[in-house]
Amino acid sequence: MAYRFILFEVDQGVARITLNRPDVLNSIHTAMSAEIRDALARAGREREIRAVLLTGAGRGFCAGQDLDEVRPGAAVDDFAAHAREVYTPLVRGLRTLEKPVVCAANGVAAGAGANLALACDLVLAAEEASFVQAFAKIGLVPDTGGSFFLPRLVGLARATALAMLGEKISARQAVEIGLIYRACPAASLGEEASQLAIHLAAQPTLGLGYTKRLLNAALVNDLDSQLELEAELQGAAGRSSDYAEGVAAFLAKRKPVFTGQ
Ligand code: T3D
Repeated sequence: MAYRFILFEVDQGVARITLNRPDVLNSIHTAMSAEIRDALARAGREREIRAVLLTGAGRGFCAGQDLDEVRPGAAVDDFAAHAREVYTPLVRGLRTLEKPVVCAANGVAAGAGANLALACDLVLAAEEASFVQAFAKIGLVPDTGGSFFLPRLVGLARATALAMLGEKISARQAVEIGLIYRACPAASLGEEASQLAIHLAAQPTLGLGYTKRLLNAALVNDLDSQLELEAELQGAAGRSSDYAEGVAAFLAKRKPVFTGQ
């Protein structure tokens, strides 16, 4: 698929996906969502890609749904169908991709844009960035997995306040309440996020993928089921080439060279 609304490049094992509609703060419409989905599927398929970096062009990360596309009287009038087509596959794509996904939130992340960030594995944000559950302000409900991830990340009390008040919080506040991983100066965000993604791309990809599967399951599993899944995936990880390389390198007191297999 040729991309018009995102940029896609692969370098040093990292697929960089840049939301690229800066004039409207990278708000998402149906065609852009299809492109992001395609890019995530490609990242899953291609063996040379071992990590993903998601960011936005211009001063915003993503302002959520393009409100022009869903304004009253516009072609999109069934929000349930629209959510299933546009947002559900993005969250599934991010969470089922068994490779690490770093989000570099370069600016405001609103509505579905905020929750798109939260569906990534490690969220870095520029200190100038902010997060806002904008849905309440326009009579909608948190989607794009927000109602699932928010209470699990920050607890029910804070999730309720964020979702019902729709207040913008800074990147620093987001770190303090456990919503995201780190905040850093805007000038160094690109470099820090790239270095993190490049580092992850050189790690044991299968093991990290299984780790992601475990963490996904831990959000819903009971302890016994989780212990069983840990055992099963440890079995699989123990058969990987990267495990053999990791142990050999440790014993030989040298740096491991992981292939992701
Ligand atoms: O069908 C379904 O499934 C519905 C699903 C909905 C999921 C959702 O995401 S609902 C939530 C949608 N998003 C919002 O409600 C956020 C709307 N935007 C804002 O509140 C503000 O723009 C921000 C807080 C994000 C940033 O404010 P600020 O002051 O930094 O920027 P701005 O001036 O408001 O925006 C800059 C431009 O982007 C402006 O265009 P202009 O005036 O320069 O021509 C603005 O209209 C445009 N823009 C911002 N957000 C959107 C947008 N255009 C379309 N859709 C947007 N979401």
